[in-house]
Amino acid sequence: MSQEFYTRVTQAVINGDKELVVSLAKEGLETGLKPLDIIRQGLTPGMDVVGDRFSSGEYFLPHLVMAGDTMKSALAELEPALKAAGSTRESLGTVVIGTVAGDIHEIGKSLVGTMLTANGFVVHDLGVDVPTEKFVEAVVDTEADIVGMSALLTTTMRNQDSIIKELTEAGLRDRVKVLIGGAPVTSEWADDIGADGYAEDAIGAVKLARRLVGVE
Ligand code: HCB
Repeated sequence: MSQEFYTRVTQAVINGDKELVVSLAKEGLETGLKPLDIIRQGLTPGMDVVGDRFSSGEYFLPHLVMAGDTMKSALAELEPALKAAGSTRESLGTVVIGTVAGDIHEIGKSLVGTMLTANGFVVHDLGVDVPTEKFVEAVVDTEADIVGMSALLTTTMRNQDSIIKELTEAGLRDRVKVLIGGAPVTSEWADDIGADGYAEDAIGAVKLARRLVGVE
């Protein structure tokens, strides 16, 4: 399928056209495209354009909302194929994942959760705007091997640091690995706060999670 197809998907996200994006997602799958390629080459670039136009003042909050809803509809269409494409059925470990306190961005976190599930992890998704103590409680309750924290705002990134500090205070840091991500997050930030790793996208998160549980 040509670049023109991905450009149409990108444009549908920018326009907030849910109906079109869902029918394009279906069309892409029917013609044999990989769901991840549709996400990476079609949907995500659309979100980046909307984000950039929002930063420059060209777009406003309703545009962000519409783009988010549009991407969610497309992901719902792609999810069964994403899960079916998972590489293993054995359980590799337990992951607790959520978006940190003060932050309601859910799409990236949910996509990472879906991909981890598809690749053999048992995932407990705590949702968005998750208080620090809830991450800690969930690590205890689920005996998690990995805690994944998403933060999309420069103002909420620091809550990833708070969670690590709370895990350390609760004596849990040695038994749980910390995997962080989100648009403003970097590997330098991961080093600064003592996380075990940073993943730029859902594929990176799966690779890193496998490494953290000693599979690779
Ligand atoms: Co939002 N927003 N937003 N937003 N938003 C961003 C994030 C900005 C960068 C846009 C911009 O200005 N360029 C910006 C943040 C600037 C900053 O802090 N540096 C921003 C802002 C400012 C805001 C508000 C403050 C706007 C306002 O109210 N004035 C507000 C904050 C609300 C809050 O959280 N308290 C806000 C609100 C919204 C919504 C709700 C309207 C909507 C989210 C809808 C939803 O999630 N249901 C939204 C959206 C859609 C965006 C953009 C356009 C897209 C985010 C997205 O879903 N990307 C975003 C711009 C952008 O990121 N390009 C913009 C697609 C997913 C797949 O990518 O990066 O989330 P991802 O996840 C990746 C990756 O990071 C990694 O893997 C994922 C999958 O590949 N990853 C992990 C993520 N989490 C991980 C965890 C791990 O453990 C490992 C890897």
